[in-house]
Amino acid sequence: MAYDRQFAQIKKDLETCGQSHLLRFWDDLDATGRAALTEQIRDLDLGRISDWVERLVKNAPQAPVQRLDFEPAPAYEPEPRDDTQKRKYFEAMELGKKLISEGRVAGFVVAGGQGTRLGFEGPKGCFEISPVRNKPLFQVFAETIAAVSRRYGSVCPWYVMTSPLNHGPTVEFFRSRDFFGLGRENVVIFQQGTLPNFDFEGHILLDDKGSIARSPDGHGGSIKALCRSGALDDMKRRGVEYLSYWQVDNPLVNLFDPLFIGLHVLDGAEMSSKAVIKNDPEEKVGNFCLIDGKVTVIEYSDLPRELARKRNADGSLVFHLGSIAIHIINTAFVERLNGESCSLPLHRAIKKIAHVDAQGNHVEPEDVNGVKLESFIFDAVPMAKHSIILEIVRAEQFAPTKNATGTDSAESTRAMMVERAARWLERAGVSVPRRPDGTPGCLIEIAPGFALDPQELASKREQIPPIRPGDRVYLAQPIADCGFRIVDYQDRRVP
Ligand code: UD2
Repeated sequence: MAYDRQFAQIKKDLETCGQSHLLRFWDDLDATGRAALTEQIRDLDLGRISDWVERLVKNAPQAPVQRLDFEPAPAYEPEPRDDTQKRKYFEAMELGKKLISEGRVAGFVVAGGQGTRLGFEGPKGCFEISPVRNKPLFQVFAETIAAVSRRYGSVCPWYVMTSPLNHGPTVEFFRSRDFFGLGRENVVIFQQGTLPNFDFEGHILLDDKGSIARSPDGHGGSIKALCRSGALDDMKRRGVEYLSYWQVDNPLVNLFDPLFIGLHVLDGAEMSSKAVIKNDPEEKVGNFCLIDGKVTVIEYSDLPRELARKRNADGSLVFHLGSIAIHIINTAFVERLNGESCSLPLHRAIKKIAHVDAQGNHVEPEDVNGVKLESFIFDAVPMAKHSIILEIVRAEQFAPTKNATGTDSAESTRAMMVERAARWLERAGVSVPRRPDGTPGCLIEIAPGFALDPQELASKREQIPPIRPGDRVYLAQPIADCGFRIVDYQDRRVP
């Protein structure tokens, strides 16, 4: 009886928002199927559906960026400009080191995406990227975290956000490698939420008779997921106050950058970002702008072309700072956004969406047939009371693997990893063979456990063998010296 009342209520709620077709196959479902569908419908934010349909599904927003009266955002440069700034960078560096050593900073990677463009089956973090040992992205990060923890004598916990698309395989990957020796308790893997998929008329699609077609709610979903999953409570228990946020596709990322953390804290910021100078006006990165005095990121696809191409008198781009999705986020800010029920805006993406039609037939569309909605983490930046930007040198910290070939591909990422290693070695006085075009004539990989930066590499100068053309060089700390159980997990998989 109670169940009938519940069903009647759900039916009524669905009718109110024009989605009663979701119960079209109710009579075909058994008790388990009905319960599962009921649960999924309850999970939908029914109160908001009609608004989304009108604003984002049936009608594409005319111009995502409504106003044009914004300016480029200011940033700290990679090197201090004068003596005053030199002192500030030094103070920031010391503060950052102290915060890391006190365990107040945690790593946070968003890894819930599908990696469709790369054409890799499975979680993108499992993609083998390192140039000599073919270490997967997750392993590169794990070894970096181990090396940072060793350097600062603290435990740096690592939070990994997955989605229903890849949660199981991600957990299995970490488990089968014994969490890379970081300790199961120090790697927290949790799932982001989902949002329903719509057809162009605004009907939520079913991907089976008793199952709603849904997609991950975007990396912006991390704000809610951190709270809902209990990750935020875990951070509180550990005394973590700052999240070092990065994307799963960038193996060059400087995971725990004391300068960035220190500048963020000294300036009293709630969420801060790293930036690179854009390669070209329409490079596929967000643009840092100042709107009503607030740092705001406008995605490349939303920045009007004339603004993207606008140049200063010296020829440089006016909007020259690109967002590379590396942030410091205060846990208190995440808590505040959740407490105030702040929702990040939703963005629409037109996609091919597999579904069942009104007759119950499975359809794999050949052309786009609907809309997926997602939120972006960088939309939280203007919600911060204060936010800083640190410009970094691209070649040192940003080499994303997004595409199967060409720009931002595995090939370009590996080339940048080798080039950075060669530069660090040359700076340490090691001669690196180079081809006539200047690229390294050998493959080099520096394990994070061997050196996290050029200074550490230089301190190990005498351990580095001569490098000859065509060599494959892998510099790693002998496992016994490491203080951690594992440096290179490649050959030591847990059964
Ligand atoms: C992102 C930024 C772009 C620039 C670039 C740098 C957006 C919209 N654009 O572009 O401005 O900073 O990165 O590389 O973000 N992810 C999830 N859950 C999701 C969707 C994505 O965890 O629901 C993760 C995904 O696993 C990856 C990251 O977010 O680690 C970025 O996703 P992407 O590859 O789709 O972003 P992209 O290349 O469009």
